[in-house]
Amino acid sequence: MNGFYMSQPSNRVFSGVQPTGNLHLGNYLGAIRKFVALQESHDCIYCVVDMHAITVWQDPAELVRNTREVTAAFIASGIDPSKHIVFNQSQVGEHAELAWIFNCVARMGWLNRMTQFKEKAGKDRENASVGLFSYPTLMAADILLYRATHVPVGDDQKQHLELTRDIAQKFNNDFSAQIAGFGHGEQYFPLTEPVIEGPATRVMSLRDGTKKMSKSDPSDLSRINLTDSADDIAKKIRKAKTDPEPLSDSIDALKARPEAENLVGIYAALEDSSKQAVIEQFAGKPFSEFKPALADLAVARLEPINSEMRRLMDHHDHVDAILANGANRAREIASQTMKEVREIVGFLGARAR
Ligand code: AQP
Repeated sequence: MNGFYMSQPSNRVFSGVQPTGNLHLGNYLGAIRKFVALQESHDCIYCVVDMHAITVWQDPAELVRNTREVTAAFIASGIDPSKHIVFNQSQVGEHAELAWIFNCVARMGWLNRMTQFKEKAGKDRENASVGLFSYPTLMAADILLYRATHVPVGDDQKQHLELTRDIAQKFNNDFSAQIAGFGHGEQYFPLTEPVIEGPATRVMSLRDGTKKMSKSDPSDLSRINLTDSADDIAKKIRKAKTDPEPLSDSIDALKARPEAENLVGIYAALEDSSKQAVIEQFAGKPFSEFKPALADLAVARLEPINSEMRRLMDHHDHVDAILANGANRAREIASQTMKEVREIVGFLGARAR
């Protein structure tokens, strides 16, 4: 088997965003903006995860549109598809193939503990798709297919990344004899590190500081969409729920005021500073002063992204070509991993394919 094994990359980033519409400030600050920053130091693979999207019903025509829109948001935010890989998941069939193998590695008990499934399935568990339940094994496959070492995500994905590590560990243990045959130590899949840092790892709803800003919130006032106009952004910030007190002078004092803490976190992330720096600037000031400053900052940061997204959406052949090219490059890595995985697992004919 020697010579067949693909060496483990030391700094490969993978992450994805679902094309489920209403891309919002939480997606931008919690994920996309970090994708952009990591391009300087890592080889990055950014994926529009359309196979994840269909774990809940998606109108097919909308899915196509939303896939282009997420791609446009990536590019408009500063991801460079000529240096890094940008593609949509369904163009690389190996994601589904590895997910099946991981379905056989992961345990029911592990998936039963996933809070995202419990939240999304709610009381109507019997009617949730099987895909929604096994979502985290597909996510593990997305990451480990490229043997990614780092995954930038929002705080809500932490548990899924722990599961990815558990799956990698169990695969490495279950097949240790075969993996050792490659002559490269015991670890085939890396234990991927989450990258969850900064002041906006969990951006909260503008209407309720205890709820995550979310694509599916029925109130459009709860979130700032990346497609919102400057006027809409200003209006939503003006209407954001707050309390009557002026801004606190310490981070500890903010903790009991979720709405205030959220707006301070958003300001800090948009300004690329810290909550502490924002507090020093605005301590004792009323929201009637803070909110217009936040609105100006948000518009200044988001307006250029918004207009470039619109331009790209008018040129969707260009967007589709970026995805096709990215998929070809992703497939080269993915097919190599799957060749090895098939052989490790004991699937006859693995080498011939
Ligand atoms: N509120 C948030 N704050 C910080 N990061 C967030 N992310 C999502 N919401 C926030 C991060 O964005 C990345 C892509 O998310 P996704 O498309 O996989 O899922 P989602 O936005 O959570 O959307 P859903 O699941 O379609 O719908 P909702 O929001 O209605 O539940 C991820 O890195 C995520 O952490």
